[in-house]
Amino acid sequence: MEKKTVLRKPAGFLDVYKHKPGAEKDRTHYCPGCGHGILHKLIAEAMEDLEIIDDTIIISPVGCSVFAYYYFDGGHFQVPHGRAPAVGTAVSRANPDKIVISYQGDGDLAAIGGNNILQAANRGESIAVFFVNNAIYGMTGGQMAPTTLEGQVTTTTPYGRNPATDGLPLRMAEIINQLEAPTFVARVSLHNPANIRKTRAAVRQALQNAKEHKGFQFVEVLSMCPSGWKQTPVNCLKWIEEKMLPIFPLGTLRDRSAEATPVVRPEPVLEPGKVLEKLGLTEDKSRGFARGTVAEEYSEMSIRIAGFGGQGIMSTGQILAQVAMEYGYNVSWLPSYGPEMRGGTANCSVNIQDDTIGGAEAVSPNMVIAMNRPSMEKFEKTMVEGGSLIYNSTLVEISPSRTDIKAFPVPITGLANELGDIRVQSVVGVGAYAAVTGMFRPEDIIEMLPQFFKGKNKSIIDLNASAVRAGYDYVKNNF
Ligand SMILES: Cc1ncc(C[n+]2csc(CCOP(=O)(O)OP(=O)(O)O)c2C)c(N)n1
Repeated sequence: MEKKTVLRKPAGFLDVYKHKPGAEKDRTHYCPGCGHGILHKLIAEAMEDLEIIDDTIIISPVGCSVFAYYYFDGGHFQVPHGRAPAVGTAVSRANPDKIVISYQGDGDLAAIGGNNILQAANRGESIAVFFVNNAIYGMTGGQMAPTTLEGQVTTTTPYGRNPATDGLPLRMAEIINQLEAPTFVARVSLHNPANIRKTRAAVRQALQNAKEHKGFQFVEVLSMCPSGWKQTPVNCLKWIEEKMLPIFPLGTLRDRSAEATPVVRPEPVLEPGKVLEKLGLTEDKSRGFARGTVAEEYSEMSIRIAGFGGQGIMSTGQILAQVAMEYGYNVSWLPSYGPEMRGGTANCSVNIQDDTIGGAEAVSPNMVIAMNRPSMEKFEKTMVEGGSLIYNSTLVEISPSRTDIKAFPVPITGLANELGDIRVQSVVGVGAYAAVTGMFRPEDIIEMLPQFFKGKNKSIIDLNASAVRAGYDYVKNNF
């Protein structure tokens, strides 16, 4: 029978580039003579021949290949600059039966994403990485990339890359090959048919391994960039041969395809009961303080404690959370350290409830303990209707503006001062909280003081015991 050559697009490409805007939906956006199109075709062919089109998820980067999702059939993610290995990690771990391709340029992979690729390679993530090394930032108009050659003129190295100021080209394949985990590491080139055939073989090996879930595959592809290099496409082929190959030698640096076994990761433990079991927390280790009856409004607490640095804001929250834990509640404590750390406001969130705690931040608290005026003004606004506001009336000389909340002015700093040590104001606040909510008995808090103030002598513990009582009694006697 007569042999017929059928010229057609590989099935790894979409029939029509329907996602591409504009009239020219039948061709790619790449410049004439660019290597991306050739590599795309080799990948699309391999996807077809290995019968993995429906199981392949392609992560496209930021760079000229940002639009890879216009062309390839299969699943897609387009991700922030340099983050393809991180997203690829998540995608492949969540879908261990899929084939994940990370397609990246040299700015993307070796500059902004340099650490991402190293960590993913070192973990042996199940990703096939195709790294297009065209020695330049193509998309943004030809700036220096980490792989730019010594002496190479770019828009940011107009006198040529100078090792004295810019370092020497990064050899990514060699760097990746230093790591233990990767399965397959190769450097290939697109500058002539013989090398395109070798690239084709490397692409297939990487994707075959990916199909068998054999970990991390890295194929560095030397590629032409006529626009960035400001050379004709034909000269670009020569430039790779003469200039790039001596710096970036071709070949397979590592091939453990035959002996590699499919990556097996431990099943993630996500179910709450199992998490506790794994952490050895199924046994109730709380002191089991007996709970009294607590009014409905205080049965599920979302608390914001705020003031300025030095008022013991974080300690108030920690003590509340710990005491609540000893009563057998679920608790969370979330400090907020922002620029507030130095002299400004500081705050933390505490949740106390019987149910599982969804989010640790007290976004709409039903209790605010405000130690100074800016904190009261800021956080009373966030409170739910009917919530309780304990504020430090020693320092807050105004009344709250909300009338749909319950206000408890307590001279917290003043009470601490009367005890002779302003530092105990955090514990005065804890006492006040216990009295307002009826959640904790003061003697239970006092029993726990040695635990909070480990290594402190008896006089300090006693002082803090008086502080608990002072806050508690003040609320009991005045409201
Ligand atoms: C966070 C961030 N920083 C910078 C940019 C600008 N930017 C877009 S593409 C690119 C470099 C692309 O070069 P490369 O990865 O080599 O791919 P090529 O375009 O050559 O294929 C840069 C710096 C960006 N989009 N996002």
